[in-house]
Amino acid sequence: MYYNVTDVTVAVTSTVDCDGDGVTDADEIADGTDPNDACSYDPASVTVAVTSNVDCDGDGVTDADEIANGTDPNDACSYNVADITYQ
Ligand SMILES: [Ca+2]
Ligand SMILES: [Ca+2]
Ligand SMILES: [Ca+2]
Repeated sequence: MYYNVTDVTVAVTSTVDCDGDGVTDADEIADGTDPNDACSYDPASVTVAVTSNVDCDGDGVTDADEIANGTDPNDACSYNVADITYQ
């Protein structure tokens, strides 16, 4: 059997989340977001615990808290005032 190695593709099946944004690397690649950037992800694809402490939109609420509360981590106008941890 002969085949061209340049045609071989593999699916990313690991469930690691290298940047801690709560989206597995496999899902980030499928979504076209950056698996090494905790601010690049689709909130709808969050399936594991958010372990990063980033506040990507700068509204003072960490992305982890925004995901937990259902506010938009990419919209600085969407947050719960009571959850502000940064000044
Ligand atoms: Ca990411
Ligand atoms: Ca935020
Ligand atoms: Ca927000």
